[in-house]
Amino acid sequence: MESKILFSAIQPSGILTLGNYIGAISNWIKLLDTEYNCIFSIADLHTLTVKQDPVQFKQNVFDLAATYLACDLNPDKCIFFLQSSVHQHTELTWILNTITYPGELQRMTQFKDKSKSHSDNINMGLMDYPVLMASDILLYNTNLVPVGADQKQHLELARNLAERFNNRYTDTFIIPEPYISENGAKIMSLQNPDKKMSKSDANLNSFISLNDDENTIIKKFKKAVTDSENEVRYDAINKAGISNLLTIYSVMTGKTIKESENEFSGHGYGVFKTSVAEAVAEVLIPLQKRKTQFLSDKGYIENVLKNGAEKALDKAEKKIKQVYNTIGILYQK
Ligand code: ATP
Ligand code: LTN
Repeated sequence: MESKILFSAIQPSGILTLGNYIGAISNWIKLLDTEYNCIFSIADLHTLTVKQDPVQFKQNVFDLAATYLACDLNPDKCIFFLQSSVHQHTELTWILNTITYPGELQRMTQFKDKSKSHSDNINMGLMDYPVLMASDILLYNTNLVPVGADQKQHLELARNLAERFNNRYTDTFIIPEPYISENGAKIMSLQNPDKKMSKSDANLNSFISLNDDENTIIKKFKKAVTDSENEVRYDAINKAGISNLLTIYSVMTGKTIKESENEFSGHGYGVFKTSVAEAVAEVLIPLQKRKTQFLSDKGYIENVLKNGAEKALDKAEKKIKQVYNTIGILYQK
């Protein structure tokens, strides 16, 4: 029996936040030693949908690769590679574009949000972003895609395009399943718990960066917006701030929400916030040390990416060949 494939990616659009870590990477780590063959990509072509400074962009790619390595997504256990190194991603995007309707892209929440936040640069790539993402996924016969809740709509499109293609031609693509963890799929801003924690938020106190030192982490959690009660209890609607902190604490310590609530029953918010900060620092500080070590050897990172790309290319080439044959393109490579 063929083994199952897991695929996911993150954009190198800046230093990752705790939201990226909890919503995406912590699940990747959990799924690494399961029955899935894991493929993780650095979605650099997606990042270009927003203006990038070329020098900073390259640095962000190294940083993200070092983050993957520091999280022990090591190349012996999974394939990891740079999206732009495998040209079949953009080739398949073109093919899928021919079965995608503009309306379904214009409806995407992320397209609408980013069109507002980058109103000076509403480009075709921003709109086509989900089709490139569908190509990333479908190119590898992916069964499972672990992502945060904000990517659910994009995944739905990938499933629809796979079905549409299969119906128009013949069964070619596997319909991928999302893996969106119940706990931590949407970590909220520390300053506005009704908004997603995002690395592009102008308010630096609203997110924990994976590069924040211990003092900064403590300071940011101390400033986190909560409510006027003093009871550590999960209630995402009426106590969004505290519930967000409970989620973070629970994921970082491996305790359930109930266990975490019990641990802080009778304690004030001050004690609770300090404990959340310490739990986060306990994971992030060692991770930063490992990341710095990897970053000191860029040659090693380049080598890992090159080897990963070779493995990915091999799989991608087989798939694009199958797609071209199905469509009736005279494939001459
Ligand atoms: P940007 O702010 O540049 O748009 P982002 O911070 O939303 O980026 P992405 O690179 O788009 O991050 O997302 C990488 C992964 O992290 C995705 O699986 C996404 O769902 C997940 N993710 C992002 N933010 C959060 C969050 N606040 N909570 C949980 N998961 C998140
Ligand atoms: N769009 C995703 C990143 C991404 C992705 C993918 C995730 C690009 N290609 C394929 C899963 C599968 C985001 O998180 N912003």
